[in-house]
Amino acid sequence: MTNAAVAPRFDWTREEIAALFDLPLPDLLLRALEVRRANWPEGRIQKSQLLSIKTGGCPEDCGYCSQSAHFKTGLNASKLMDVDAVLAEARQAKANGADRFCMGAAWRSLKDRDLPKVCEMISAVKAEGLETCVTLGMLEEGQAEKLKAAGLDYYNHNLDTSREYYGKVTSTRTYDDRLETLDRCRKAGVSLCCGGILGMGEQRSDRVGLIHELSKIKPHPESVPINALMPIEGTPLGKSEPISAVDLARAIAVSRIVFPASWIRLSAGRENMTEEGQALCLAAGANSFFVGSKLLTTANPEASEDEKLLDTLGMEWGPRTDKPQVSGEKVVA
Ligand code: SAM
Ligand code: DTB
Ligand code: SF4
Repeated sequence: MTNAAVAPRFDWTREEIAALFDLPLPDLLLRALEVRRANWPEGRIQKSQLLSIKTGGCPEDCGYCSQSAHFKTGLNASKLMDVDAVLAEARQAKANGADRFCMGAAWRSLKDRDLPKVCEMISAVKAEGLETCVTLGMLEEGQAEKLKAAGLDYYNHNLDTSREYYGKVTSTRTYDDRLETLDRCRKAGVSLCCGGILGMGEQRSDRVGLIHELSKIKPHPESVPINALMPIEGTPLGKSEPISAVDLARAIAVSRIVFPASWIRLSAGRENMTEEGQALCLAAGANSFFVGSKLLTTANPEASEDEKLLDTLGMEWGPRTDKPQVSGEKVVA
């Protein structure tokens, strides 16, 4: 086994990615482990924490989402939170050991009238020494620059699934709309957090398609969240067959290989997984979790359960303190 860092590639074919998915699980896990050891020698698990700063009443019709106004999910909509209340939550997240604080709003797109308040939130959270992330829907020209100037590190905007399956999940926007916002963030110098959801009735070929689309973004998204669908009653996807831990681990291992320099976050869905299932996903190369007992609107494991999990596995929390050996684009000497 070599310890040389693996450089990201932007010329993956769908066939190559499908071939990784088709490997026997132990062989796939070994390949992912080689990449993890070479590129992330410390092997720590990064903690991100979420807060819904504006909940529900969203005009989009994403078939998985508790916050869409199109479906009766029993969720109470609320208006944009006050900066002080957000800051209090961020301080709590920092006290819990989170490195990154991610603020989510149930918007189709960011309105200019809300920008000043969101920028205030970003600056306040950044001043606490946390990495900042927001997910606010689509961005117009010029907005990403303002978020960046306020101290934004990451913008979360997921492709969710393959281009072919996307229309089965959401009809109120297109795949290219998503890519346009991602491009605007990149041009403004904001790092990308971009991944998808598994367990929405998609085929393995859609998982291949999602990873292939992400692999063409240059440099790769710095964070790739892999969500297992949290089934929400009242939504079109609320009764989907859950993805197995093995299939989730397989997708994570392929992501670790294809995105060697990116954080791979085992995101939504941990609440419904066993310790063993999460262990498999960590063995497959996931190196980040959402922590805290709530995601945006759904449950997540308690801190005590997460402490026990990492303790059992003999793994450690933390941001990386070693110098990254590879950047999104090239191997650094
Ligand atoms: N409205 C913004 C948007 O869609 O980009 C930001 C908030 S949205 C809730 C953020 C992401 O959460 C979605 O892109 C989706 O990938 C994920 N998500 C939402 N509901 C989910 C669910 N029930 N299970 C798993 N992931 C979910
Ligand atoms: C991401 O990929 N997953 C997070 C974050 N980015 C914004 C959101 C998960 C939401 C899960 C369902 C809920 O709590 O409403
Ligand atoms: Fe709205 Fe985002 Fe939920 Fe879609 S995922 S309905 S855009 S909050």
